[in-house]
Amino acid sequence: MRITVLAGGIGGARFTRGLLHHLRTAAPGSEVTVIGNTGDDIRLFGLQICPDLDTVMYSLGDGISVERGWGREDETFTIKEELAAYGVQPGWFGLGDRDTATHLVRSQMLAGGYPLSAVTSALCERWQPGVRLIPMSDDRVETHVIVDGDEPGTRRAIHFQEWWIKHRAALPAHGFVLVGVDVAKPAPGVLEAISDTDLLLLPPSNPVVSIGTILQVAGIRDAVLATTAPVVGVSPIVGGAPVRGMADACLSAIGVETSAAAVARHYGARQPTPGGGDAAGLLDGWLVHAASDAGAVHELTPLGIATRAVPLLMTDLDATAEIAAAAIDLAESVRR
Ligand code: FO1
Repeated sequence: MRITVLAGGIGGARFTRGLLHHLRTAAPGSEVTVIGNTGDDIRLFGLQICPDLDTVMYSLGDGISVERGWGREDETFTIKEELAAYGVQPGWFGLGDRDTATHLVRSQMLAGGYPLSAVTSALCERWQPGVRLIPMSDDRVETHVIVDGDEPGTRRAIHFQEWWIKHRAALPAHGFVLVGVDVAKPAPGVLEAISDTDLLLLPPSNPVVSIGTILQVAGIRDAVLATTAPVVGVSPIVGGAPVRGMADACLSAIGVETSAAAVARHYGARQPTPGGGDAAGLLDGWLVHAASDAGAVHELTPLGIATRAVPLLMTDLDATAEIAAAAIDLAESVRR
């Protein structure tokens, strides 16, 4: 079975680990492609840093710091401390020493003219993630956040990482600007991975700044709308809140309620029922958390989104594998 996943960082990576665990017994020989968000990328200290690509690569390659969810296990921060001793800004970014080697290899290869997709597959030679990891684009796309300016009534843009790390997404966001997305093209293999697949999964990544960003790269949303594969998503919102991270701050910035049903409506029904809404959306199926969001089943099914309520907390590998199994089962029930 060929499966393609549009993934951001921690949630997408953790889900994909469970998916691979499930496939090892349920469908050995399956091929999984992960299209990774690069809107979180940041250039710091002369290094090109790709948080979401690295989180997927480290998570699937067993190099991730489990307690942080990002960066390397057994990490030290000597370089960060030394930079701080020089008074180098910014000081808020958690640059790990082991992680820095990844950024050095990436930055060196980019400087040598390799596209990000080639760099990513080169890095994956070491980590063997068990998936084909492709950045959404080889072109630079950076998410910036519109927040209040210093003067009343003014606004300014700050890099997503500053908003996320330094401000913990606590600064009210008036919107997001994807710098470079207007000229960015899908990386080689991205559109094919969406059209030539048996199943397209939207894991519980941030629907705005991760999956939403991927969908804004030219041609990707259209490819999702056109694919013959069923498209099934997993709600990142459980009981009215994100399980992890700050997707609620992102959803409110774009005027979407923080609920499992609202995110599904935001993605839209691929085959809306006559009364179920306007423009075709992305979803054939949607999983919501049984203990808290079963009501969404009755709300979404009439809209044309086949919805099932199952336990969605990725507490361990087996629990996550169960979620992946439920997504695959739901996809089979909606396959056209
Ligand atoms: N997240 C934090 O909350 N604090 C950090 O200092 C931090 C550093 C960091 C370094 C490398 C990396 O790949 C990820 C890092 N993250 C950090 C996570 C990152 O901000 C987010 O995971 C994504 O950008 C959003 O999914």
